[in-house]
Amino acid sequence: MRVLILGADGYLGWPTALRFSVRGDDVLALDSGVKRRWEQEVGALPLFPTLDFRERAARWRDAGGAPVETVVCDLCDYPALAQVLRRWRPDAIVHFAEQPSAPFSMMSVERAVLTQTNNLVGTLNLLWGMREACPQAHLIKLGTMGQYGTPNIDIEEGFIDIEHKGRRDRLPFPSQPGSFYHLSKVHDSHNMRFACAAWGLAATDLNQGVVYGIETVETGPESEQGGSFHYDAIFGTALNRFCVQAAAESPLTIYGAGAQKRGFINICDVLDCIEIAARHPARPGEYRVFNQFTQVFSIAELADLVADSAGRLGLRTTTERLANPRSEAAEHYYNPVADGLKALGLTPRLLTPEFVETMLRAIAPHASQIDLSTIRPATRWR
Ligand code: USQ
Repeated sequence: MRVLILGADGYLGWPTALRFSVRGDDVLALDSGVKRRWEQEVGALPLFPTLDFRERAARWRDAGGAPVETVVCDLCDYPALAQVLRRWRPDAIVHFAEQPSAPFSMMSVERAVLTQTNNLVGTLNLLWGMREACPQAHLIKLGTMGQYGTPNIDIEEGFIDIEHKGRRDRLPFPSQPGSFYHLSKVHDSHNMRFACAAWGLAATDLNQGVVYGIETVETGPESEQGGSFHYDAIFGTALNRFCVQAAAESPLTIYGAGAQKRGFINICDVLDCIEIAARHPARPGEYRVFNQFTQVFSIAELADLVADSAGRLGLRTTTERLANPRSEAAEHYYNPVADGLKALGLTPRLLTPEFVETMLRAIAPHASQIDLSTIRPATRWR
C-alpha cells in the first residue's frame, strides 16, 4: 500500500510510520512541527530526547530500513496539502495530526480556539483534498473514547439502535465529551460521516482510549527511533505519568477519589489496530467506527498497580488524591464495547505488573531529567 501518515513526529505517528515501512508498504511521513512549538510554549518537553522525524527517517534508512519519505506540511494549508495528496496518491491515510491534549484546550480562550481551529480545519481540508485528489483512499482517523463521555448505558461502537415513538433507527451514539479537545473530535466525526455519505469517501474513526507504553517492536528499546513520550500534566496521560512519577519517587497524582474509569491500550496494540483497519478498509461511502481500547481501569486501580510494581523495584512510591482539576463524573457506570477490531484479528496485550516494571526500568536511567515542576495540574476546568 501507499500509506500517508499525518502527524508523523508524534508519540504514535512515527512508530506507525515504521510499522508500515517494516511491512513493506511505501510510507510518506508528514508533519508541520507545530506540536514541538506548543510543547516549548507550555514548557512541557518529552522525557526522552526525540529527534525530528526527518532526522529519524534519515537514520532509519542509514541503518538499513526501507526509505520513509518525509514532508513538512500543515493540514491547515489547503493548497500545500492538496499538492501532497495529488503527488503521493495514497491508498491509506492515517491521521494523527491534531492537538491531542484536553488540558491544553482548557487553558485559555486562545488555546481552545486553536485546538478546534487546528483540528477541524485540518480534517476538513483533508476531506476536501481526498475528494479532489484521491477519492479512493481510505481515511483512518484517530478519534477518542472521550467523545462518548460516561453515559449510564453501555457504549456501542459509534452507533446505537434506538426505538422512538414506535419507530426504529440506527443513529450516531450520543456524544458527551469532557473538554474542548474531545469536542473537536466529535465535530470531526460529523464532518467525516457527512463526507462519506455525500461524496462516497471511505473512512474509519478509531475512538481510542488512553495509550500507554514507550517502545514498540519497530522502534526497539532505548532507541533514537522512539516517539515523543510525555509525563507532564498537559501532554502526559495517566499510566505514563504514573510510571514517571513512580520513577521519580514523586506521589502518584490521582485526580479526585480515582473512581473514574477509562479504556486503556498498549502502544503496540495501537499499531496492530491501525494496521488491521488499513488491511480491512471501509467501503466507498462507508463511515465506520471502532472503539480502540483493550481494558478498562479506574484511575485508583492503575495507581495501585504502578505503586505495587514500583515497590517491587525498591522505589518508595505514594499516592496523592488531588482535588480534580477537571469536570468529570467521580463515580459512574462504564461498559464500552470494543468488538470490531478483535473480530478483524486484534489480540490484545493485557497490562501486567511485569509490563509496568519494564516501563519503570526504561524510565529509571532518565530519572534525573524529570522536571517535577510540570507534573502537578495547573489548568482547571472551572
Ligand atoms: N488523571 C488522573 N491523574 C493524572 C492524570 C489523569 O487522575 O495525573 C485522570 C483524569 O482525571 C481522567 C483520566 O485520568 O479521568 C484520563 O486522563 P488522561 O490525562 O490520561 O487522558 P485524557 O485527558 O482523557 O486524554 C488522553 C489523550 C487524548 C485521548 C484520550 C483518550 O491525551 O488524546 O483522546 O486520552 S480518552 O481518555 O479515552 O478519551
